[in-house]
Amino acid sequence: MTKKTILITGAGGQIGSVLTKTLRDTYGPNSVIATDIRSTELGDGPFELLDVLNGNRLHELVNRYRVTEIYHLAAILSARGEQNPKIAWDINMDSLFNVLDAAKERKLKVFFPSSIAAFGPNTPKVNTPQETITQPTTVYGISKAAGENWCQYYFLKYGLDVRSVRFPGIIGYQSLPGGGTTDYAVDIYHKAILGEDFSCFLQADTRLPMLYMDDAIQGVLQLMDTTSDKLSVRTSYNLAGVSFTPAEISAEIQKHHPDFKIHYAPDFRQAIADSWPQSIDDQQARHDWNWQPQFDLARMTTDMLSHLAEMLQIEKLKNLVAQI
Ligand code: VAH
Repeated sequence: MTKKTILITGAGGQIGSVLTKTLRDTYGPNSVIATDIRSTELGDGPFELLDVLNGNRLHELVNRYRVTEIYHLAAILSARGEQNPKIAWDINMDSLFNVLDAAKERKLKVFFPSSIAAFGPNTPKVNTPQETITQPTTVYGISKAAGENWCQYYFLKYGLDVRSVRFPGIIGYQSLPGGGTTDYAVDIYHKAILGEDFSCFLQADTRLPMLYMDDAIQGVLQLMDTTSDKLSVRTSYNLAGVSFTPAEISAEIQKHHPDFKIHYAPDFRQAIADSWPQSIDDQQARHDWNWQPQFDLARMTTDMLSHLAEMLQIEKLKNLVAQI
């Protein structure tokens, strides 16, 4: 049986860094080749510099390490993408073609993260169906909707085993997000732990689908481990975790930190959030590969705050020791 060797692009990112650690814990450090455009400390295991726009470099790494699977996490997210639309489109699409073509040549298995950003203002907002209107109004969303369809094309035309999920906003203590519209839901916990007020760039009643990192990572491993014949969706599976508003998450935080305060200063990201669904129907993923998220808002908040408090203590201890 061929040894599983996974190459991860964007391994230094919010999801990529946690996925790298989890896959290494699962399959062994040397089974996961972490790559990113800049050097990143990701613990034991091979790391290689890779600009995902450099197809030749990707082919070289796939050959050198005899890669059997590619997890393509590198992308420009929604808010940052709107600052440079053409650059975001080129990076998100050209990198995907590099991955799909490298995988097609060697019959590799591929994971492609799509997003609820693939939906737009015309999509039914509540309990958004698996099959529905995808007319996104952000470059990031357009690239994800296009990416899903290219994944299905490579599956239908070349038999490429490429699998995908539409991630909601991902929340975790292990890494910081960057350039997203849902990033407020991570930053808010950091501010609470530091005893600082939080200025939210979305309105209090902006309901968005979110997912705890532990559920997201477990879902990816489950999807990739499912036998191909069980998968009825080759664009991208809807995933749902928990939907909430900034008012609701701050009320949950105040159960632990009664003095925590939130202020609202909506910016350009409000229009992005308003174009997205409020809740997602993920029945197809539950049916096909037994998707079952475990974290609701209360459990997520308890877990986030306890881990962040622990990390803060360790940081304080490190600073104390450094002064000795
Ligand atoms: C973003 N975190 O905010 C990403 C995500 C659903 C949102 O795709 O752009």
